[in-house]
Amino acid sequence: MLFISLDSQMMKHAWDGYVKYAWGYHELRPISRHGHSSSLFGDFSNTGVTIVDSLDTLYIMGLMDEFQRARDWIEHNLDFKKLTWGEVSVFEINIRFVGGLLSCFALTGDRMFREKALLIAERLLPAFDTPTGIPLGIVNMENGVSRNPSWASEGSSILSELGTLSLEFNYLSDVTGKDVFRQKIQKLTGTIKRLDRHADGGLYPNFINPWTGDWGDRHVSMGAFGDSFYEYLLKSWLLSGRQDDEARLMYIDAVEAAMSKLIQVSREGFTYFADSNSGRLEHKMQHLACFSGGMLGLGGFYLGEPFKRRHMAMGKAITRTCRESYNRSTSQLGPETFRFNEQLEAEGLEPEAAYLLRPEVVESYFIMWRLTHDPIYREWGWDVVLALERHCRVEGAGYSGLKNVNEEKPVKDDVQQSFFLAETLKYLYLLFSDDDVLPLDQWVFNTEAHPLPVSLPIKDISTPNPKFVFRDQK
Ligand code: DMJ
Repeated sequence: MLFISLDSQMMKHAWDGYVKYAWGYHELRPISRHGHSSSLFGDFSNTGVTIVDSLDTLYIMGLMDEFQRARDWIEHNLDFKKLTWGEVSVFEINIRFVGGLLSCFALTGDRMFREKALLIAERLLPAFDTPTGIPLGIVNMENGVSRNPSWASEGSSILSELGTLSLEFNYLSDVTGKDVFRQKIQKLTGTIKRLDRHADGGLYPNFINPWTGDWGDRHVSMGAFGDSFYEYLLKSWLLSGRQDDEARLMYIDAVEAAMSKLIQVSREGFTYFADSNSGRLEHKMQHLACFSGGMLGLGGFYLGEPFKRRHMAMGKAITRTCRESYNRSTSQLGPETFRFNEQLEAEGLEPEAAYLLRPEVVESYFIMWRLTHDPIYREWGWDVVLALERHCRVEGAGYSGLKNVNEEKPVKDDVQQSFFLAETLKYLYLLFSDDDVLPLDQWVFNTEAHPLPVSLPIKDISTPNPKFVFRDQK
């Protein structure tokens, strides 16, 4: 009980700071006490990213006054007459807005959320107008003009971005009857399946030319630019009630290649996913890649043998390594990137030592806890709660990221990322909740931790929790 109440108090503290100083803006600057904006979510800073990203967390934690206020803002402000978006990241708008709104629709049955999700998702569709069906990364929500960022390997699309649309788009088609979203995913999946991966030993490089389907730079990673591509293959299968066999086979194929070519064991016995650059291994792992502990566990659990034992063991080992990256830092919070070499074991030095309030490590604790009930995951999660309170909490105004986790008193970066409320605090809350709060056999978390309901009843589903039944969706 103590755990649960502290987690929701943390959410209230984070939320109250945003409401007081940054309402309607993208995110909160908790030290300077005003709004923070990022070009990922529109040229203008009034699209309320934190409101949309926080909604389902507020609801799940029972913070109903806060939820109602957020819901009303969405109803009255989140439209294209009132807000000017300009250019946005297709990936970010999908995982935070479309995913967040659909999750609220699934949890509450309130059709307003479905209408808003549809309105926004339709504005993303022009990005898919390429011969391959591979979407461009940036779309102008006002006029549909789309492009890729100039820095991405000769105008390539990014694997993690193009591979992180299927959960939201397929579910949106299910609940609206509009098949266009599913069709976009089918064309895109067909293209991905046909790509030749021989040169990379079955690995998926992170950059693809959307006009020709040719690979760009030969960079492979379980972290930035790769990460949620693997996650969505597994979760597409799970969300379909384990009916989508194409997704299951693609997941096994992709993750087995990554495990056989990228998994390394350090001097002191820590297991990690290295990056690969043109065939050369780079012995580092990003905080972003730490979701893979939970992913491997979840995949192993549901795939069964011959994968179960090996994937579960690997999931546990990766989660332990990510915990070590927290344990070895002075602040007990983990760095953006940690390395393995003669001097370093799961440690990150500047300029890679920031902590941005990211969720991936507690995400893996939550999933591994649900799958194993090993109390170590709750102990490790509690250590994170204490470290957040000690170093990231800003009195009167939310939480901040840190510039260097290796300092006794780390300097704050003055940003409360919206994913802290969407993911980090939600996963901590669920880590200390009973198993029947959003059971893993009934809900699939999108990559921004927005839960979507498994679409088909399956034989071995556990008893539904009346608090989180989804209703009236058609
Ligand atoms: C979130 O937006 C999502 O988890 C995404 O998949 C990766 N990056 C951030 C959190 O670190």
